Amino acid sequence: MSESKNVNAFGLTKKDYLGAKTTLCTGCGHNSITAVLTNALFLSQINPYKVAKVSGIGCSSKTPAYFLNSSHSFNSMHGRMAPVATGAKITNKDLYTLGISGDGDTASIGIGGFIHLIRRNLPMLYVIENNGVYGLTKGQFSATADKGSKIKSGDKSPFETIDLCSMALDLGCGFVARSFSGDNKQLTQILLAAMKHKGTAVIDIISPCVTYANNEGSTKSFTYVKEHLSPLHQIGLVEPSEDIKVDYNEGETTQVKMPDGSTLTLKKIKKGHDVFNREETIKTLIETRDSGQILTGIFYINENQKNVLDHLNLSDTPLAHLPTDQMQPDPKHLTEILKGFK
Ligand SMILES: Cc1ncc(C[n+]2csc(CCOP(=O)(O)OP(=O)(O)O)c2C)c(N)n1
Ligand code: SF4
Ligand SMILES: [Mg+2]
Repeated sequence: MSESKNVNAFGLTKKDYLGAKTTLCTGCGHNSITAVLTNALFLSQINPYKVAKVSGIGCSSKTPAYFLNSSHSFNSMHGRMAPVATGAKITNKDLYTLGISGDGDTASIGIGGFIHLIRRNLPMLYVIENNGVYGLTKGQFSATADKGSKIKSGDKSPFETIDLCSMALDLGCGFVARSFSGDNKQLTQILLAAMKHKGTAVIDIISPCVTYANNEGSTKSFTYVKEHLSPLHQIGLVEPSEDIKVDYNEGETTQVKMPDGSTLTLKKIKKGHDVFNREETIKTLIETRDSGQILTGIFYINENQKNVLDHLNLSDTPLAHLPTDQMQPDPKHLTEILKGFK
């Protein structure tokens, strides 16, 4: 942050990161996420004019309208956030790509896109606002509903849950985390760290739907989540120019060097969790899930992976800014290329 805490490197204030007034239900977890995300984008010194917000369809997918008024934004189709984000990033790699999706949007109709986006390691922040229901269409169970969880109508979910963090880990995602919309402090730190990751960063945020799934028996209600939270560590992020002020010398800590030179410090609360060990992390996630606890924190980090842009060997100038004559072969080369197909 520059001279004044209220103004960032672009001379912008927090107000410049706001969006339209929310139209979601009062008390919806998604509104809390919007507030934390807005603050984290400001603190991260991300230029709002260089952000591409992409979403699908759902209450969660409406939220990009409620922050970063000046950014590029595409509210796409249900389950299509991932392919649209892929196209946007490849076309203009200079834009910071921020995807907002729901559990319905990602874990059902959009599951194929989710899988392939992670497999390609598209540099972006993928936020899932997870309430276990299709909020926008009046609260049917989604595929992330826990088996046995109840919705307001009294129905119990009979099926196994899809754990998007376990799935992301299995696919080799290099930044996987979970938080809770009501944990402002932890969510801020996770978002700040995720915004520095150079590949796909997936954050599954449990976000209660107060209208359709905040009842007794729902495992995504505010009360249940608060009572069953099991944080892995305390998180601190130190910018490259700052002295390390975070008091993390005592006890077991892990330090992670982020690509921009900042240091992420994770002070362990749960003994033995190794943020670099994918297999053990998957095992821990399954064990915690089976015990009915909700593990939160940064589960896994790998900063040594190539991302899709490295593989594509793109020009320094983003494709969107190249003139037409540089985007297509000249007639002589085109003839040679075509000869090769004969
Ligand atoms: C192709 C298509 N199928 C179904 C729908 C209906 N639909 C709209 S939103 C939605 C689910 C939204 O759930 P989720 O992504 O979890 O978002 P939430 O509202 O819970 O935040 C569905 C099924 C649609 N709009 N388009
Ligand atoms: S229906 Fe549920 S998810 Fe949608 S805005 Fe209301 S509380 Fe939020
Ligand atoms: Mg949902």
